Amino acid sequence: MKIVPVEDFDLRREVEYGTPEQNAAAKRIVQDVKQEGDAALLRYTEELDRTKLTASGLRVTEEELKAAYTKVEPSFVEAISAAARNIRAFHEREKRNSWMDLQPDGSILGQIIRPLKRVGVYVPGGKAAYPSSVLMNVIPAQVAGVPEIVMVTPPATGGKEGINPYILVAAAEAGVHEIYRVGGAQAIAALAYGTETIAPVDKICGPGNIYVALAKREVYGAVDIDSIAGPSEIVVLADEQADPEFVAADLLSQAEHDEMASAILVTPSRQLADAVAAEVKRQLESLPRRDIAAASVEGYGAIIVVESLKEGISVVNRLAPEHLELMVQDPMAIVGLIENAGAIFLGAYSSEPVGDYFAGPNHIIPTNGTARFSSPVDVDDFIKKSSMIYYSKEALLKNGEAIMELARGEGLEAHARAIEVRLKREIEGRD
Ligand code: HSO
Ligand code: ZN
Repeated sequence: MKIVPVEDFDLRREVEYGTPEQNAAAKRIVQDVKQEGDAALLRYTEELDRTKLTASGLRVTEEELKAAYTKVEPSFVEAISAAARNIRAFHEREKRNSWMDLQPDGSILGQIIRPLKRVGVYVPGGKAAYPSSVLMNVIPAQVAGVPEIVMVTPPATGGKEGINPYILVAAAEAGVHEIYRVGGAQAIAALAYGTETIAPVDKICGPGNIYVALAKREVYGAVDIDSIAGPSEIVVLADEQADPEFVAADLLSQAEHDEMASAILVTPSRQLADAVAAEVKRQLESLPRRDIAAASVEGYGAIIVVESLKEGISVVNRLAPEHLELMVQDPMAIVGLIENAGAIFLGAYSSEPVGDYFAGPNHIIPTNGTARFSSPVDVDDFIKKSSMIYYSKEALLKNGEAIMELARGEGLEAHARAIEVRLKREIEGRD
């Protein structure tokens, strides 16, 4: 792992918008599914996912869900249901209530909170097919009260067996039973516009490949989408007493996600920096995904040696990492100084995978420096609000002149008169 000077380092990268060919392909697929429905959906599934289906075979049956349980270890089922309980309990704390304020003049102002009606969760195949991410998308939507949650996933992620059974078990444990075996841009279009078999949704979330990302951008506006995630990142801020074996293990846990993932150590201790560099090298050797992890460490990893912990904190705030581990003597003493970080892990035993899988907070967290202005996925992502305004006659009489003033100031006479007719009627004594 290279030791780099502070000023040379930034986590932010150019966001990938795909090649013109990829853009054109995603657009065409979306248009075709929008116009032709199931016919195009089935055609693209055969062409791109090499799976020949009929419309009636799109939906995963209850028998298949049951069969998936026989293909995974009982200990996996136990672990994922324990994780689901923790995630649900954490997200319950995020719920907000509708509210109303009754004013002395009898007017009432408020916000009505409602869940979205129907949400679509995309679950990718390939190296990022994570059952844990199924929970992280589905549970906040359920806690928000979304009555219909539907999942789509490519048809042959589990090889000849069909869909990856771990994904199906995660869905069933979370309580999702409407699942379709479609992926790619065609699945996004089906969710956005609906087909004969798949009813359209209000919001699409979940990660996917470049075609999925481009298709999501294409349908945005017709439906809501989640933010499009960049490669995962971790920054470990550690002092001289941190254990180099722990630090290296945590850096590698992020690096193994993706060749583009970024694992960074920030420390005032040159000794720790050297020890972690040696440990990373040693631990890499025995990792099953060492090719991915090594490419990530080579390409995007760094060790930054700073003058002091204080300087380390300001580097962290500038980087605004997705995950931050504070492996320092007294993490509670500095946590309040961290202004920009998606998730903060405190102390030697709060390794990132604790949060990735189990503790309860969401693991879908802003990347690429966007923790400066955005937050992890939560219940708020699955609600909408309606403002509520009730003005009593007294309230209008009291404030009508000011409203007319503002309307006339904008040259909008009809606005002013909508108020004036009411005030006049009052003055003329008619009711
Ligand atoms: N660290 C990933 C989440 C994840 N880790 C899923 C394991 N599975 C991005 O936050
Ligand atoms: Zn992870």
